Amino acid sequence: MGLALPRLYAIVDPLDTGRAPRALAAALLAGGARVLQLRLKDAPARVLLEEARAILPLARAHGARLIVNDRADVAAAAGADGVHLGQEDLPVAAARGILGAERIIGFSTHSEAQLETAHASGADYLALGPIFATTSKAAADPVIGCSRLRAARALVTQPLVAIGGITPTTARDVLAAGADAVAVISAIVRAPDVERATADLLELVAH
Ligand code: 3NM
Repeated sequence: MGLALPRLYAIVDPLDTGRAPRALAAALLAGGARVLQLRLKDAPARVLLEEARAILPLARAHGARLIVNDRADVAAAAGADGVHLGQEDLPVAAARGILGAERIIGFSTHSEAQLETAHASGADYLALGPIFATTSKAAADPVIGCSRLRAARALVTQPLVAIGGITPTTARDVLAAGADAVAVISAIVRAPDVERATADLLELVAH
């Protein structure tokens, strides 16, 4: 059976806010997020593991999933629900060897060509971005936009997570263009009240 993802895919990345990852995760969960990705780009693997281990029981207490960005080894060591792989991380098959059949593997793509290739990768869900301009990712690829997203949706059968510059103003358009979920960092993490911003965005994207 295919993976069912909630419509909001919340990323635990403090950016430059100084917020602690655990506090951020707690606020996202309190606001209603039910899938979290832990993304600490500059953190050593040891720190990523410590944070994942600290956040996992919080996620479990809310019935939420925790996915670790980039590192299948860290995801496995933490007992997390899965890993999210970028184009330069381990190939999906290698990560599957580490994580087994039951854990979730997501895979980032940044163009129609990458998405088509990813279809047969064995990933449980695929991400496509950046949909809009973003400052949250170093060296982001060219913007895709909603009309290309709509066409790209038909290229794959896995759940498709749209990412990059998505805000409360655009989230519904992105879902209407065929994304199954919206992944968000700054629209929530930079909000003065993270819990409130999460709850508001969830309400906005509810069926
Ligand atoms: N990946 P925000 S864009 C982590 O294009 C990430 O694959 C992207 O953050 C991609 O919601 C991005 O603040 C940043 O724009 C998303």
